[in-house]
Amino acid sequence: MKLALELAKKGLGSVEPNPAVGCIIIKNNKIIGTGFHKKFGSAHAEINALKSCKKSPAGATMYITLEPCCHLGKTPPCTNAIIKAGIKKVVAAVGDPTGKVGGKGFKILKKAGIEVETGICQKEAEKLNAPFFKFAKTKKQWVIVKWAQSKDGFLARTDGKRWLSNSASRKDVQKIRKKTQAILVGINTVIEDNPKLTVRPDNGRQPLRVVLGSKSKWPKNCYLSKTAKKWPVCVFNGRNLNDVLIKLGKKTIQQVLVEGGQKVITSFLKQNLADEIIVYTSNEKLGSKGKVKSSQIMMKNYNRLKKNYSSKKSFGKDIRLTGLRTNHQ
Ligand code: AOF
Ligand code: ZN
Repeated sequence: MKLALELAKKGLGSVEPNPAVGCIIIKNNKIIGTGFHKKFGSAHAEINALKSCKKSPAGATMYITLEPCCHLGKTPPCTNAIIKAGIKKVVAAVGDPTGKVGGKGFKILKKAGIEVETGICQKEAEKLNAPFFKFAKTKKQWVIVKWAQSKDGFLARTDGKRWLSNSASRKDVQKIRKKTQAILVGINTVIEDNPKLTVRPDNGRQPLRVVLGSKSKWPKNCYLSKTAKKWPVCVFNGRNLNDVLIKLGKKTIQQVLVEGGQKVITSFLKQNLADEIIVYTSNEKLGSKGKVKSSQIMMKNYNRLKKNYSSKKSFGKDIRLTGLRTNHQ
């Protein structure tokens, strides 16, 4: 199952809002097939594993990180394929929490005489697809709050240079954008940074761009208006954040990346709406070249993150800390 989880991870960043799933097929104590869900809309892990089998999978045991689906979605039900292949036993890490599967996959397999075992590495499997599980269970999305700051806590600079973090850090942000279905900023970010809020290079699946505040304040010819026809921008004016998230949830937006600036990030933190916090800190002290400091609650969260992070990674001289909000309480 651990191997299946490792395989599943390869799909992160390409499968969302589907879960990342991995599958291993074992016969006579040997791995005869492996597979994972590679891309949203493409074949599921089980199908890829069955296709990869070097020997007939009849009589084999299938290890899978999620309950096999039994519905006709973008792809046919995996349960059919498993039964047809003559799999003898299915070991699943965790049940599929969505209404369309939710235990029915296991039932169908059992009815067909397949032995089913669940709960193996369940915690790891739930952690791997935390946004998928949260959204299926609560209809509330996974909120990632991300910011970049200088060593002395500034969020912007006055010296005319555009960036705080280096290009490797900014490339990493693209990876985070890739797995989200929406990127959210406040109006001040549109005015001051003229952001694109896109995944680059364009892989044909852009997150919805969400701006809080009035469109009348957008600078003329800003990137957002120039590209709004091609990639939509959703504008929320005068709503509370919870309302915004509910509205986005209705569009099946499962993960939202909040990219700032100070006011918006502070509101998300104050209202306890963040699930995950990601902070990039550069090695540079800006001093008098600094503009807009991280707010008190941002600094508080950053200081907690320093002591209790789930991952720490260097990008050149920048450091990225990632942590779950629940870790901090
Ligand atoms: C599986 N194996 O590898 C994945 C599953 O539209 P579809 O056909 O791609 O179905 C997507 C749903 O299937 C998704 O919401 C989740 O419930 C399940 N994902 N199931 O058996 C897989 N990725
Ligand atoms: Zn499936």
